Amino acid sequence: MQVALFGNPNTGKTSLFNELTGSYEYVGNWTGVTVEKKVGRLKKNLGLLIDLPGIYALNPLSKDEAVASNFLIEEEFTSILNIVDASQLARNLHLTIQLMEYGKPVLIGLNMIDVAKSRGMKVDEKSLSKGLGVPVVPIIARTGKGCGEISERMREKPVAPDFRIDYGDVIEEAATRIMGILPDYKSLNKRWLALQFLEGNEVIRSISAFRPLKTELLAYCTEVENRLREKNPHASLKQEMFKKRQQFIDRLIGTAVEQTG
Ligand code: GDP
Ligand code: K
Ligand code: MG
Repeated sequence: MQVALFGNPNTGKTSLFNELTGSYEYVGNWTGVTVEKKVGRLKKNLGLLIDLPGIYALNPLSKDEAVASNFLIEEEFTSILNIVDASQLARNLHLTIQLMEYGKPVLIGLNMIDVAKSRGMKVDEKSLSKGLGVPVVPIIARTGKGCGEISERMREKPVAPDFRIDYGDVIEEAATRIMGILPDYKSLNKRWLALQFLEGNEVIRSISAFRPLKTELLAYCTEVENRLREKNPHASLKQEMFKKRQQFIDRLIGTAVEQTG
């Protein structure tokens, strides 16, 4: 089993990595510590854990995001462990959604539950799990609390999420069309490829197998964007997709998080 560890910067990835592998990688309260991916051996001979740089999205605006996107299209692995900061759910779940669209099994480590609690937030992991369709395990990576359960859940047969956000008529039609045009590539999920292409992920747009189609597809993306602008002159594909994710996240947080005090 090879598990890829994804999460936003400074969410406790390295802390969790150390807990699950018994390593002593440097933990620091700043971003950008993990620049290249690191590999460790999971306890109890479960397999390998690959720690990737912290990112907010897959669309590569930075070197770290390009590392993550390249990993997703080039490397072999079994499942994704996504660490999510419970006190910053609204921001963190954008990456989660893109990882779930990828189509491989996802397990969520809901970290920083102590921080969320101290800010008066009650996060119901069962609602989160139900809304996303993947297991969610509350943890405190700094102390190791809940990390044993992460190991337990990793022993279960991983199940790929059946997850889909409705991006609205214009984008859905475009995604379907691009899925029909793109050739198979390393058995990657076509909808994920199409959505990333639409959103402007340069790593995906530059896949060499897509090169003969790139000009046509880019022209098509412009056409789709123009269609979005008929309703809103300032719309862009990237913004529109962000907005749809945000709406989904807001609804989910509405059911899963209770703010007290
Ligand atoms: P990374 O940047 O995602 O690799 O995160 P790190 O593991 O380096 O952790 C960032 C900071 O958050 C460090 O100061 C950790 O000690 C702290 N941290 C990690 N997990 C938790 C947690 O569950 N609760 C609290 N309060 N702090 C944590
Ligand atoms: K850090
Ligand atoms: Mg780190």
